Amino acid sequence: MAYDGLSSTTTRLARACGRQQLTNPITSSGNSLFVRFQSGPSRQSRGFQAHFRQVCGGYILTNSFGTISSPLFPANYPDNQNCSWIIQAQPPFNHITLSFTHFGLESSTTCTQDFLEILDGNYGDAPLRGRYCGTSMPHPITSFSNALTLKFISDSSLNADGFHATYAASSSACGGDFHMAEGTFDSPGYPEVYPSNVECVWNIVSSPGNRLQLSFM
Ligand SMILES: [Ca+2]
Repeated sequence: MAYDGLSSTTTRLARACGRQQLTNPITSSGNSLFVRFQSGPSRQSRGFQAHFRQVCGGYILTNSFGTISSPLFPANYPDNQNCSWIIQAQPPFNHITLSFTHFGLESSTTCTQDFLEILDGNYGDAPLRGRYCGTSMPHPITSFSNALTLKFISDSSLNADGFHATYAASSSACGGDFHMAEGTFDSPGYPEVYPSNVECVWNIVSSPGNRLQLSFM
């Protein structure tokens, strides 16, 4: 049996016996797995062989805020990465805001070498909010659904120092919470026309002993 964490009190991810084949890899949501093998008193068999490896990405359930970054950040990310993070808001919150503090990926005109995709939802073919590469910092994104999915791909050559972002759960499809020293935000849909009947609130908190300066561009 395999559990998602450090003990058998966490979510069970798989259970197998007999000649059952576990054909799909089991992936933890965090950085630990707990695996338990038990044999009975009667007939023995050949057992199993398993392999584990660290893979990037994760499933983050949050009613607060945190940070997310490319593998090895602030050092250069490795080649051939295929990472997927799902950040999902927990009640009472139902939206996620993602704000970048650093962005540096290999540049290509159509973002086909290394890129970051942000999807609005917690499933693989959720609506695409943006595909990013190079060094221009993406605008902050707030989900319309209760989750954002980040897909980070790097190819087999040329890399950079990657990205670092802050995420925060919020109760509005616009606005957001920023716990950072510097950032940008804009009205919903900017530079397109904003929708009618929306109210957005931004809460901005920097570290103690500092003031905040706000400039409208
Ligand atoms: Ca590359």
